[in-house]
Amino acid sequence: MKLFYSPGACSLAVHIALHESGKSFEAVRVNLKDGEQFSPEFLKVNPKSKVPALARDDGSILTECPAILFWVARTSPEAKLLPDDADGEARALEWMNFISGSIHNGGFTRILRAERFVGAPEHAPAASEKAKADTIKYLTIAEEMLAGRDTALPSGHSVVDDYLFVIARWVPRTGKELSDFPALKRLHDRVAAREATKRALAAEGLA
Ligand SMILES: N[C@@H](CCC(=O)N[C@@H](CS)C(=O)NCC(=O)O)C(=O)O
Repeated sequence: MKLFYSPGACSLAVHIALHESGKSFEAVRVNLKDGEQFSPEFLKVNPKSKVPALARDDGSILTECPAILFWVARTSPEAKLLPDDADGEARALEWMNFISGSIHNGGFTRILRAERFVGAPEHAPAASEKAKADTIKYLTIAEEMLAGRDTALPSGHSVVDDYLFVIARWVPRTGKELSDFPALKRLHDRVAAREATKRALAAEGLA
């Protein structure tokens, strides 16, 4: 199995979850800064030009963070990376959809890649500033959803926490500090202390 990743990108969540699961895999770096995601070779892996992508042992490729995290958790039940009752599973999907759709793509992506969302390049700086305000709003909602816990789900650690850990690392891009979101910071510090997280960070050169 091969994980296509970029250091510190959302693919880090999958990288951590794969280590948590105990599955064997190879991590393949994609150089986003140099535009490798648009190369003909990578387009064959993921026509969406995004990491993460997971090339599985049967030859099929799975994309989209929430889907990959869900698959990793469900195919490694012994690692207990997701609750197995319907309500717990629904809450996990609720979190992951909010992280992917709003916090990440509706927030941080608009901050970092504002030029993709405007008609004229000169509008990009203002669009990026507006995106910072929106992202802070989404992070405030996430902080409220945590309700003081250091886990996304009341049942305990899950792949959702690996996803939130990556988001927590990005908070300074909004102009805020992680300490402005105390529950998210505690979640970050707890996930950072896990062996799987240390291994993924080291493999990505981020330790
Ligand atoms: N909806 C996708 C988004 C993935 C995504 O935006 N990945 C970023 C890195 S965090 C990426 O590959 N960006 C490259 C680009 O947009 O050119 C998911 O949830 O997996």
